[in-house]
Amino acid sequence: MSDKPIFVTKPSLPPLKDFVPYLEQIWASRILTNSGPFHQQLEKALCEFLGVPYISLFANGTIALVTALQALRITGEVITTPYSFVATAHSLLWNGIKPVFVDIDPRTFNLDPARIEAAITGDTTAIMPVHCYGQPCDVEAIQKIAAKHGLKVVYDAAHAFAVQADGNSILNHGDLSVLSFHATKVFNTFEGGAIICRDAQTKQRIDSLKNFGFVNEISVVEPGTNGKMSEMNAALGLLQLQHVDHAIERRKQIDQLYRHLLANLKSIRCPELLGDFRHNYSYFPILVDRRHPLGRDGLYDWLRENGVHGRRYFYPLLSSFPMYRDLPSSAGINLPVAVRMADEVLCLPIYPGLADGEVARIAQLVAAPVSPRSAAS
Ligand code: T4K
Repeated sequence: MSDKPIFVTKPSLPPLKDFVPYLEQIWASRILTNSGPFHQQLEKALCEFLGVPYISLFANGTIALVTALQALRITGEVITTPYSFVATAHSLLWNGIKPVFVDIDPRTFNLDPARIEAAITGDTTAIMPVHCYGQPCDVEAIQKIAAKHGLKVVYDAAHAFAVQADGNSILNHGDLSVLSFHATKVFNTFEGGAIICRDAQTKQRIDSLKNFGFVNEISVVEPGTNGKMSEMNAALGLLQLQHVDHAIERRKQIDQLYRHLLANLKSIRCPELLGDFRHNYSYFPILVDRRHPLGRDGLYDWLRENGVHGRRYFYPLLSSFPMYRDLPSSAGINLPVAVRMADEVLCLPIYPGLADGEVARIAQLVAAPVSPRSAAS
């Protein structure tokens, strides 16, 4: 056994020597930030790569989420999922908005559209679904509900870089979609994020909001924030873009290898990637059911003891954190599927640099406490 720990992810980086010319340009120009040339080039390159009309780059996904809600002037209550990273719900609180948690679909880990309408009140202004693990939400059903009730839709698409349905980016659904380019994501700029929008006017408003509310050198029209991406991050993004298709291809191979190696374990389930989508294989969640001799937490500990650091994304549920748990929608009885999934999920390491032999070792460790025979008994 190698004594080098394996983490849930390891950021992809281009060869360092390829980044040096970009740094030399930055050093020569002394343009470090504030919508410089690399920032503009990356916006253009991402629009083309992703197949989206307008994009505004941000310093991280969280500030992009906060700004997206401001750009649409969302207030009151927003329907969202309890099964996500904490930034999803926090972006609502930062805007003085009340999150209303709705249960998820057990097949997709995403907001269950069949449960959304019952949660709509006179104060509801928007729906904020998450394409969890990059698996697309039921965008058609969500759009129908939003149109019927006059609600905005802001997708937290932090996991959904390059995901497509019928050759069309999943990011083109809803009023706005928000990406994260954090170190742990399929496409990273160290830290970074973006808002995808449909028209030039909205982009202009978002650009102003991320730049203190400036519309020109002397006019500030709104209390904006500083959400700008720096030139160094944008330059790295341009370089990363050259490698991301290859990275996704390697992730796909790892995904398939895990599925093959874990297929006979009856108390471990690998949720299917559903639909006719181009997936990005950003995470590899498994569900550990009650028949497992160690249980989910025992398996998590066993892997750690053997140097494999999986993560329980997304446990605990957002609805159980102190700032959310007293909301009426946080009651466990309202969220039975999310509660079950959060108790069973374990994300195994997946990243382009993970070797087949390491995948095999991880699968072997997962299988060790539960041979097919004991699992079936
Ligand atoms: N919405 C959703 C649905 C999200 O998942 C996220 C972020 C956001 C919004 C917000 O986007 P950002 O503001 O972050 O752009 C990580 C990430 O920090 C977070 O970005 C991500 N979701 C979340 C799912 O995972 P942690 O607390 O698990 O990160 P950490 O530091 O424990 O990293 C996990 C493993 O990755 C480490 O064990 C080792 C490896 N790692 C990590 C970093 C940061 C590296 O090898 N190098 C690194 O630089 O939250």
